[in-house]
Amino acid sequence: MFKGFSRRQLAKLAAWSALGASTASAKAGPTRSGEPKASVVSGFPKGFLWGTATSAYQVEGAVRADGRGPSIWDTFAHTPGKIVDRSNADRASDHYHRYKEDVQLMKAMGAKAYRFSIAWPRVFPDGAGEPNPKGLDFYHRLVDECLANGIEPFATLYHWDLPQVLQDRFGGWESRDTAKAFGEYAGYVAERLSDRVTNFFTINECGRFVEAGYGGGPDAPGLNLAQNRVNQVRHHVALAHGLAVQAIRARGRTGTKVGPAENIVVCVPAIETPANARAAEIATREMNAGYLTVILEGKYTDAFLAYAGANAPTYTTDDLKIISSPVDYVGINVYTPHYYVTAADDAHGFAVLPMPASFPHTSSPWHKIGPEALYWAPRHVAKLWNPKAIYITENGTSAADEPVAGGNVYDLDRIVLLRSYLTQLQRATSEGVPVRGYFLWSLLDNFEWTDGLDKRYGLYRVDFETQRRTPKLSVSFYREVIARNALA
Ligand code: BGP
Repeated sequence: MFKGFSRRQLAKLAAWSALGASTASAKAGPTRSGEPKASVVSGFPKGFLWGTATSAYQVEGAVRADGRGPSIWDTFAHTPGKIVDRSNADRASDHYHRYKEDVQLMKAMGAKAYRFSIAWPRVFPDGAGEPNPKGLDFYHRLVDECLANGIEPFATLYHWDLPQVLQDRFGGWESRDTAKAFGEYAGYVAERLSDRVTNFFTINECGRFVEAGYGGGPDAPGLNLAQNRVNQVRHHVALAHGLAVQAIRARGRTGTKVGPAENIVVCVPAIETPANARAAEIATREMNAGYLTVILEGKYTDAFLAYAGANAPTYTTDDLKIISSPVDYVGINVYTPHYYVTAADDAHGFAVLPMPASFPHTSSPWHKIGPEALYWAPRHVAKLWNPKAIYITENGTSAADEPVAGGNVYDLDRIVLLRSYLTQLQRATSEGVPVRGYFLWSLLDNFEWTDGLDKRYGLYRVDFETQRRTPKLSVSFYREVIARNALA
């Protein structure tokens, strides 16, 4: 991986590091959840929304169909040396043509919701200006198909496929013009889809694509900017989120809901004492200062600004107002614990423990296995910011997924991982943490960014030659969880 860092490690290096933090004074919102306590039940709250997730570039294929313009990921995936297995997403899982079959796969599992993303370059091939109605038509068809089958659509507006033209014209997220164009695009989509789509997510994982795309990491557009410029990029992405929230409020139907979908930096108390739990909460606020914290509090923390120093982004108080436009919920992608934390008697209030080399991980080396991340991440969000609702917008794992004779895939490693993570999520909901739904990543094997087609995350195995979908054993597991609304 680039410079010896995996993209996940780069993503968590955010704008500042734990060790550089100065005094952190956390603003604690009203407590929604109680102190940790043993729970004997295995059920989830009534009406809990079980779903699966995908993203446009990773599953759709059909990159030249119906007037779609190129995105930075098309350019990047076709640049030699960027994708591990030399694949690209020109076909991916062919969801663009097979969406009806894929909706049936969800229905067969009993899934109640589908989180997909809309490809900006399908809707505005030129990034802004003239829309391409044929591009949006695909999402009309997809949404109608979901609704006809009792599946609630949740649309993400940006899952990294920036129109290439905006990168060429403005330097992409380096420019406020891209943030403005995103607001326009969000308003246009809300105007046309919010009669049937009630729930939108603005931007998927700012914490990854900013660092990994602009800060020397291995993702598109593949830039290695100085830290002040990376911080400015992140500020523009936060601004784009806020502009999109405002545009959706202004142009969507009354009752349309919106929030971010962020890979929150997850800080876990190494040992569950009240002091360590509090330290992990303080750490969470500071480690997410450049995005979630500024969105939910309307200010950059003192520690963030002190650490950034001359590299701090330039912004106005008006920007902060836009960025912190009220949201209806907070979406968090939770795969892994980023930091194990203990209380410290110093200015920071927390200390980060070094990760042992032997810490277990999945078939994706960045993905350390720490099920309690799915308890602490939503719990910290609830305690720090008291949102109306929280969604787990992604959780899941890659696995080898080799079919045995007869073609079955017994992905026991995925089942064991999901069960242990869901046990921790159940612990959170049973304590009153307001998690309303869970989207398993992913419905299908797909194009996993720089890993290409090599890493399989799907509940359904995809044969990328024939596009045949085969349920893995985890489909039966997830079906059981959904049917019981409880651990299985
Ligand atoms: C999240 C992304 C998804 C998906 C998933 C798997 O960060 O939002 O798009 O890619 O992680 O991770 P990876 O492909 O890095 O193994």
